[in-house]
Amino acid sequence: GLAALLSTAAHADLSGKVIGFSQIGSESGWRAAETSVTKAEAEKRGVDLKFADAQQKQENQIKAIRGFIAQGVDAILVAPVVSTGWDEVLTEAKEASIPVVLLDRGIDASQDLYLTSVASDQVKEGRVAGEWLVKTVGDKPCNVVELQGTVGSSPAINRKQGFEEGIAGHANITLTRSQTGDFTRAKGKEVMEGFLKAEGGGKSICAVYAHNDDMAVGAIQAIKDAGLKPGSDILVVSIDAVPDIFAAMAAGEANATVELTPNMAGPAFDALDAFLNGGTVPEKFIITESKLYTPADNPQGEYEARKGLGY
Ligand code: GYE
Repeated sequence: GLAALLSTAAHADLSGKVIGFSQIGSESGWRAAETSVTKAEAEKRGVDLKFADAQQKQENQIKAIRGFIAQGVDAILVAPVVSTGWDEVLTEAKEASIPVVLLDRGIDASQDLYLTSVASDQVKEGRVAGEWLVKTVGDKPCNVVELQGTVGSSPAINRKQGFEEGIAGHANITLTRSQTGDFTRAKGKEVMEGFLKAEGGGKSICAVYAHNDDMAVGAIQAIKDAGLKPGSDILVVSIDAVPDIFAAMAAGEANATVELTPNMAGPAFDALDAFLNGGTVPEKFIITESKLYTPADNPQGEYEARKGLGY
């Protein structure tokens, strides 16, 4: 099960350390997996993890971080829901000499306010998705609709930018509609229904690009409900590589995804271990891999291999 995802390196010692984790919420399958993996990594290392679910609200994250500071934790992990508005609370953590590690999303703030950040290259993820589409459609005209992630979040901003870079210079590919689906299945479906209606039932849509797999899964349902075939009538490309997108691929209903590891905590705890126990300052940006998967990559096998990993 989950053990396959956990880091295997020998670790010095975080045992007995108290670490606060301000998590965004549970908007996606990927997020749920990140939460399970973080808890499992903490347990494996003897960390006393204080977990706080912010239900998508930055104000809840700020409250949780202030609570961790008041408790005098040894370190704080935070997955920042949006990229702005962190200066004040992170300055408070810094003044209390509590190291902060950012997980999976970036912020617009001075780099002095955090020890390190563990995340993917989100511009690259978008670019990989866009380049896949360029390669797949060739010279054919292709109108693309986009389901964006949470407004103001770094993955929504960067995945949009990266995709536009990926399709740049290919005049046959046009981004015709773009709206937020807030990284959820339900909103992905709802927004896709609107796109299909606005585009004559969907006949003029060639592809949907979703900033995460959950929104893609919602869009797939909307496409089927409209009487079209996802995966062939409308191509589906997204990001995360959660089990359900591989199930959709195996059924011929999804075409490509870019993998995001849910194990951000492993590298984060390694960095904290080195810092708290040895004074080693880690690199500011620890970047995870972004691998493309298509139906040629054994989707059924990928589905089965990932199912037990905390998703
Ligand atoms: O791709 C999405 C999630 O912050 C990079 O957040 C992460 C994104 C992930 O809800 O599924």
